[in-house]
Amino acid sequence: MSSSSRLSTEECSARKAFHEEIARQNLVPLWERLAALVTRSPEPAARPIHWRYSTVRASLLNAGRLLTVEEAERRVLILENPGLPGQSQITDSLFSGFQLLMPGERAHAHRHTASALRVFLEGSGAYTAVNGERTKMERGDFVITPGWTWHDHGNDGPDPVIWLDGLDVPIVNLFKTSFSEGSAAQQTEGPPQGDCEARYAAGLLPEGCKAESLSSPLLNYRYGRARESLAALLRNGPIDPCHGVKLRYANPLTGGSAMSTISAAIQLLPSGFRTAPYRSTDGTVFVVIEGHGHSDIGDASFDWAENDVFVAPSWGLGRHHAQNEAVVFSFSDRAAQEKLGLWREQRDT
Ligand code: 1HN
Repeated sequence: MSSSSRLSTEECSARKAFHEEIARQNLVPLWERLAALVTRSPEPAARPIHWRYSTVRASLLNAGRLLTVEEAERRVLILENPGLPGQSQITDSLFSGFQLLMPGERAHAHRHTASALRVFLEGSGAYTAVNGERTKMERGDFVITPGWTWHDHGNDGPDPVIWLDGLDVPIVNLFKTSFSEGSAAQQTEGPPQGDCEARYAAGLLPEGCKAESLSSPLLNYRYGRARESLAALLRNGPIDPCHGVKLRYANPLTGGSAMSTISAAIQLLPSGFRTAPYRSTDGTVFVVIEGHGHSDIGDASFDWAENDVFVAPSWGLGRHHAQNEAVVFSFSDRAAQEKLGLWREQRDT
């Protein structure tokens, strides 16, 4: 800047001519772009933001009155971060939305290269089928649909069912690797309901089994089991100052994340607990399963309650205060970042 202010008129016009000449060759000077390209620390476009379940739920039920699931294909309200308008993204790398199925409705089978997770929130009698295997979804269950697996959903219960979807669509689209295909119906053939839980959910593995894909063979991580572990670890300690009691969802064959791009975790914050400041490079979506409390994320503050969703963008400093005993599910692109050697965290800043 200071050098250009000392330029003579001739030098200025020579530089201007140079810019015009290289622009015609699709060339741009790095020295004008470097600071924006290589920031000193993450500069996410996503902003800290909070959705209250009670208001989203009312809109979702309105969508249920206004259009059928056949019309919608998936009746989902996208949680669009206001820092990323028009981009169908909740963070700089992830999609999320609330999905509704009315009693008796079916969402037809399809598959895509994007991986998906569901956190089941409300209703009974709902199932997801993944490559033909059905799993019944109950409140707080974490259900995975790994990339390129066929999946369909249904509600056989008497009430509307609602869950939260999380997908790595923005990552798949960054790499231009999106493929998808649909079929008209439900999947009818596959292992019996609950088969993968019998094989992989009990700390046992079928003799001779090997990890054959990048995703967990366990499709449903039950809330009941996770909740029991959280309660025992609260009694046994120690409690992490930044996270309370926090457990991550693991592929039982590898110990790695349940899916290759998305990590998920569940944490318990004891009643009255205030977490120490923490930040990490993975923009994170939090879903409140139990309790209510308050979070400060960057310069934003949220009062949250059951089923609310809030976002901590990459490197946003977060602190949480549980007003009663709270259980919070979270997911992020940490699994992808770790594989690429990019993930960082900072505790107690
Ligand atoms: C999808 O396939 C589902 O299968 C939900 O339930 C949300 C958002 C973007 C792209 C595909 C589903 C989705 C999605």
